[in-house]
Amino acid sequence: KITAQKAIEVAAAKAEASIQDLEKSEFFARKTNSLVANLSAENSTGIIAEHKRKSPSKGIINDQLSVEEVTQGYAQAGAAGLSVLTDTDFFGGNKEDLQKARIANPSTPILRKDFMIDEYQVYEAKAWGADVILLIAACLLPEQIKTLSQKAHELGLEVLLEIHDQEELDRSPLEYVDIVGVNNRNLKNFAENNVNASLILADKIPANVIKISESCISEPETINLLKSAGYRGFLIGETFMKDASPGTKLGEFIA
Ligand code: IGP
Repeated sequence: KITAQKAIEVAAAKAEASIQDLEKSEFFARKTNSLVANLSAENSTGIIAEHKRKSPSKGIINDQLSVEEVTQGYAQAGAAGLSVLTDTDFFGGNKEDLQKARIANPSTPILRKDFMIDEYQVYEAKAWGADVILLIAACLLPEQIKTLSQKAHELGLEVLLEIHDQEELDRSPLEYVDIVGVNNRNLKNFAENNVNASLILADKIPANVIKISESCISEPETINLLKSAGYRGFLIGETFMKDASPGTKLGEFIA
């Protein structure tokens, strides 16, 4: 029996590309770029620069510049990697942003920044030109972290696992991921603006894991502080995006 709800679900399913369609897409067969390799390089700036038009806490940050301008500016200024939001509801991003960033920056690692809960989104990430996916421990069970990571690796993508606190660190299967990121901004303290979470967790993350610090980085000096705590990557969005020239701003963060 076909109910209205069922009809809506069927129509929605048809509107989405099938996994087979995604596998046929232009970017699917490409060889991906390694963020791990870039972060591990001796002379790496470690900066992962984010394209972010708006955020739930700040509203519009910058909607004046094209994705190409922003991401190429970042890459030319020395970004080790790029992060492109594809979430529309909260961050005003979309798949075209990722595709455009990919075309404009063929050899720079790009993170698909979104809320990933399903394998289908991992296929999308590959098909849209990403090199790295984000998994947020707060949204996922350990088993999902494992299976989504395995799927990402099967498709040649790297995995950044985001944690906020000790509890999330303790229950995460770190052996399946490539990079661990401590998000300094958690959902409970949007107002807080420091990197304490990273400093607290630095020694708790096993030394063999590549660790990065995410969010709330607004001063070049903070990078040195985080480096001394063992962080090799620094994910920065707002501080760069709110400048009229995000790439120029990034330049101020390179020693
Ligand atoms: C960048 P900031 O404070 O520099 O703009 O933060 C990035 O860390 C932040 O956008 C982010 C995010 C996320 C966004 C971290 N984790 C998960 C969406 C979903």
